Parts: sequence; structure tokens; C-alpha cells
Amino acid sequence: MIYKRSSALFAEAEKVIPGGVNSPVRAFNGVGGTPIFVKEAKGAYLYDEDGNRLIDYINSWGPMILGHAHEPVVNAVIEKAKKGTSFGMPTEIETQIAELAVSMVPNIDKIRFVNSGTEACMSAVRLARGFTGKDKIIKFAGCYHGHSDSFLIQAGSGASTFGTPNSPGVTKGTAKDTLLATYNDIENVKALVEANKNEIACVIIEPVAGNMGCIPPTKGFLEALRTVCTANNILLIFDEVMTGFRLAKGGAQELYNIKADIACFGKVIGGGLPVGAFAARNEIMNYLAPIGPVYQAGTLSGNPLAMAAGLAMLTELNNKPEIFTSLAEKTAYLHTGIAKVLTENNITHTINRVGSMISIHFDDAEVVDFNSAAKGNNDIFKAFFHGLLNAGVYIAPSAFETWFITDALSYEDLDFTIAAINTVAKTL
Ligand code: KE4
Repeated sequence: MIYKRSSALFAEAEKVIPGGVNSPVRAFNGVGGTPIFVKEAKGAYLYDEDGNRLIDYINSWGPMILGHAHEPVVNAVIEKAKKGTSFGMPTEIETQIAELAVSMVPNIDKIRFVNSGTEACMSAVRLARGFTGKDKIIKFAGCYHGHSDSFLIQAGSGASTFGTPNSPGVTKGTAKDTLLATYNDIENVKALVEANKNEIACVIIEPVAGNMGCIPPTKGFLEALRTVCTANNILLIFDEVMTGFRLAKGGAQELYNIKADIACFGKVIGGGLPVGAFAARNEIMNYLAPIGPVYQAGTLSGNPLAMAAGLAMLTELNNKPEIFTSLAEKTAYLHTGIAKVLTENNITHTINRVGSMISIHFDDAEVVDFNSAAKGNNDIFKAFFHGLLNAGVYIAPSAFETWFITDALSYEDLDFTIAAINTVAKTL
């Protein structure tokens, strides 16, 4: 594959944008080389600035669950834009998407829209602190909830890729209120709760981790977490920015039948436009301004274009629940094919999968938390990434990410991908 134009564009971008990108993980620091500049995309395919076609397994880090430039979403945005792009006033479409989301997701009565997953998680933590009157939070090493100060304590995703789990600029005063637990280790959580009795406002967790690669909750872990939170007046926040509207209509709450106190959303809920949201039962959401004391706001929150994209996306997912089955079946097919060719080529690996989230770890140990995820052979991952890229398959440029499957992928695309992995595996 030739990347001449992408390289030239990257050199220009670096002069006016830090690192040439508007989000660090795009910079290829985790795999080396220069990032690919996309010209356009349709369905399961990206078309880069050098004319290469790439099968996309990132899908904008999750939103493109029905494929790029999905017509109902695009048409909804075009029609809405003709009537104005932002008003800073309430509009009917915000109520329409809110009613739909509340009907799809269990245990929520109200939802507040914001502009990113970071904003959703940051606001949810503030709401939990205001509602409980307590300051401390528990997060899990390797989980990523966006770049709000309280979360950049051994975060996952780009922060792990960069090996700078604790970002400069986060004050000691902030960091002291963030307690770090080990994913899938309920005894560790219990010890933290005991050591900080009556001081913890919430536990925030990715119910299926996607920022250390894909890591499922071990059997009973989420149930035990729910029990500990209930017993200690701690709110359980499910960060469903990745899992929401992807693993099921009702996300991980539905899939695992666990009641979160607050659920956070992003990615799919915006159909590719900047939307985040957080939701809970009335008792909690009524604590939010303007009816409650906890302040949260946003100029473009509930923006008509973003709401139009999100409403079109959620409407289709709500009307065609068979999409979730199709996504899971395609991901299982891919899993089986990848495992077969990596095993035939004697490549040590572990594959984690939940629904349409999947990741490959180049280590034979079970990957159940950040430490075990960090044991993966990153040199093999880098060679694997670039081998696939040259074959026309685009996966996340970091070992600390999950692949996001889109229903626009055909079984021919999956077979092409498996065959490419077979070829690349012979070079590892
Ligand atoms: P945003 O602020 O990037 O919209 O969402 C933050 C966020 C919150 N919670 C979870 C579980 C997330 O995965 C994310 C963001 N995901 C990363 C990819 N792992 C976004 C990619 C990027 O940072 O560019």
C-alpha cells in the first residue's frame, strides 16, 4: 500500500495541530508509522487519500455500527441542517430521542444529553458526588472514561498506549479522591470500600472493558459489585459509552441483567455526531440543574443535527433487534477464523469477545485485567497491525483497544480478513 499523500498531509497537520491529530490514539504512536488520512467512507470501507480501500474494524471507535455514511442517518442530518444547525433552545427532537432511549435502556427514567463520552462520565460522577454527599470514586486500572481529570489515573485506551497512566496536569488534590481497583477482583474492591468507609460516592466501570482490549466481566463479578455498592450506599455507574446500544438494545445492563444506578452513553447514541448522555432513575436525575443543585450545562448539548443522527440510529436499532444477533454472529465467525489461522501458524494468542467487541492479545495467559493485558507482545502486535494495514484491513492502532464490528461487514469481508491474517501470521 502507498501512503504518500497521507504522509504529506500528516506533515502539514503536524505544523498546526499538536501531533497532527485531534485525539492522540490516532497518531499511530502505539504501532509506529504515520497515520492514514481518510478521504471518505461507505459501509464497511474506508477510502484513504492515496486511493486505498480499507476494511474498517474501528468504525470511528464504535459509532458506525451500521456502517459509514448510513443513508437514514445522513438523510436525517441533511434535512435537519436545512432548518438551522443550533438554537440553544429546547427542540422536540430532543424529547423524541430521550423517550426512545428511555424505552430501550432498563432502569432509567430520565436522560441528559451532552457532547462526548467524557462529558457524560464526568457529569455522572459529579451527580453521584452531589447525590451521595461523598467525594471519593473507585475506577478500575485500564478502564477509560474520557479525559476528565478524575479519570486520568491509570486510564486505558490512549493513556495506556502512551504509558503515561497518570497525566501531568492532574492535581494531587484531584487524584487523592480517585481510588484504583483491579478489574474482575471483587476482594480488591471490598478492601477499598472498607478502607474508605462512608467516603465513596460511586464506582464507575466499563461493564465490558474495551480500553485494555476487550475484557469481559468474570462470572459473578458485576453481581458482586452491585451487592457491595448497594450495601455501602455507593452508586454504581456503568460507563456504556462503548457497550451502550452495541451489546444489546439495553446495553450491558440488559445483557448481564444488572441494574446500574447511572448509565453513561456515547458513540452509537450520536450516530457519528458528537453526542454523549447520562441517565438514571428520577430520584437521581432530579438532582440535576435546573431542578436540582448539581450543575451541568452545554451550549451544543442536544444539538438538532446530533439529535437527528442519533434518533435515526437508535430508531433503526430499536426496530431491527435482529441487528444485534447479526453483529454477534459475524463477530463469532471472525473469532473462529482468526483463532484457526493463528493456531495453525503457531502464534501464541488469546482472543476475548463479547457481542460485537473483540480483541486479540499476543500472549497465552487469560486477559482479565490491565496487568494481564499489558503482558501482550507489543512487537508482534505492531507487525500484525502493519501487515494487516498493507493487506487492506484497518484495526485499532493500539493493543489497548477493542475492535468494533459493523453490521455493514459481509461474510466475504470477514473471509478476506481471516485470509489476510493467515498471510500476516506467516511473517510474525
Ligand atoms: P469521548 O469523550 O472520547 O467521546 O468518550 C470517552 C470514553 C468514555 N468511556 C469509554 C468506555 C470510552 O471508550 C471512551 C472513548 N473511547 C476511546 C477509544 N477507546 C475514544 C478514542 C479516542 O480517544 O480518540
